[in-house]
Amino acid sequence: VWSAVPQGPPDPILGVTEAFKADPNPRKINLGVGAYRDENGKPYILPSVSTAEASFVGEADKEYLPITGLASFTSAAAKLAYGSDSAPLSQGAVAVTQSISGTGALRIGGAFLARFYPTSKVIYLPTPSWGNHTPIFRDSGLEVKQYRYFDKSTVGLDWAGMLADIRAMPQGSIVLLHACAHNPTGVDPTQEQWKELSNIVKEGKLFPFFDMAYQGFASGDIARDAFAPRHFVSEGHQIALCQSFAKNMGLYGERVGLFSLVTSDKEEKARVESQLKILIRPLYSNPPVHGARIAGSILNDPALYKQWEGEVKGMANRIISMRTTLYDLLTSTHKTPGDWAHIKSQIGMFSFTGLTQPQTEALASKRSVYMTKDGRISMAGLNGGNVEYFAESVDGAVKG
Ligand code: PLP
Ligand code: TYF
Repeated sequence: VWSAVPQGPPDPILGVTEAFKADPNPRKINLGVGAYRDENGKPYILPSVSTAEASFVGEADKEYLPITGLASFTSAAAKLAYGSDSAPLSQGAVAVTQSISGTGALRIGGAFLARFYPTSKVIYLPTPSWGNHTPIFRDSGLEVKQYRYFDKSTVGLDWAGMLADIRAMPQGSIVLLHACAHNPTGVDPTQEQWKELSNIVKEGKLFPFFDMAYQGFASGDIARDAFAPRHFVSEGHQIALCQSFAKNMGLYGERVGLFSLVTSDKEEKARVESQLKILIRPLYSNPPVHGARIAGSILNDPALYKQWEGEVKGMANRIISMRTTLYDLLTSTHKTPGDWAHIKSQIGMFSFTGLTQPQTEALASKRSVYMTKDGRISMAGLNGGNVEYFAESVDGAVKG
């Protein structure tokens, strides 16, 4: 029956982990997937997560959640993103639903816009963007196009190109914005640039669709990292917002996320939520409960919340210290040709090193150092025990 089914390519990011696992070299390093590792290179279970989980394990039932999820979690998660002083939140004008992490939020959002957004079926993504964005939106029924974002020559933001492309979008188009800690480049607009973007998006009557997968990971400060969506909302934009708790709570496999839409008022919100339910029911009926309970417990308990904020800061700071260490090793110790300032200036979990595809291939085959072939490294995979080996390997690859 399936003789005509062609072999498909593996996921370009998750495929790196497969190659890493198959490598017997004890010094091997996996900088492919964006998953936080502690200073010993081990997955990190946040102590706030363990405490939250212990408070209900064995006691909470396993009943179905409502279609839109656990209300105590969804309302707290929306507050985390929009801010407790958000006008549309206090007016009851934000439609929310729990989602299968950030990916599920993007998919619900894409499908909702494909079904109901009146003006356009085209979504513009930055070049480059997270590799899964294109298939998610295409499979949601939207047409995917690009806007300029990254400037290879400066290893920074192509601000002029970005502005020109957004200004040229047909009125009413959908524009995807990474709220903070852009994946894969680690390059974000400044707050001043976000303000200008808000104006331009308004002038073009564009629909701003935010993907916030790394709240807290950019600056270590939860509120500061939400600046862009909060600013857009305060300027009157009715945004869509996707949240993931994979990174900032380390709940990767629990699949905890939120999708929300700012609407005009309570009545509109009720209509929108009714359609979100109709969309979700035939997809997966209702979301998983365990991770939402963990996240909800943390967000709703002031002491646990404070503890969690400190743990997020700890993860962000360890990544920042690895940026400094790597920069110093490349520039002072090895005098590796090139300007490596971007290692320090880039934000969040990733660094776009500027290494070429042949260099990344040589690093994998000769040194067992694995990264995506666009030269992106997950900074969280570096630690005191492997950063010297990594710097020496990069130096070797660059000097050829
Ligand atoms: N959006 C971006 C930009 C990402 O990097 C990721 C991956 O972590 C996601 C969304 C969604 O991830 P998840 O579905 O694990 O929450
Ligand atoms: O970019 C990353 O590494 C993370 C993790 O299909 C990820 O966003 C990567 C690929 C994928 C799902 C998650």
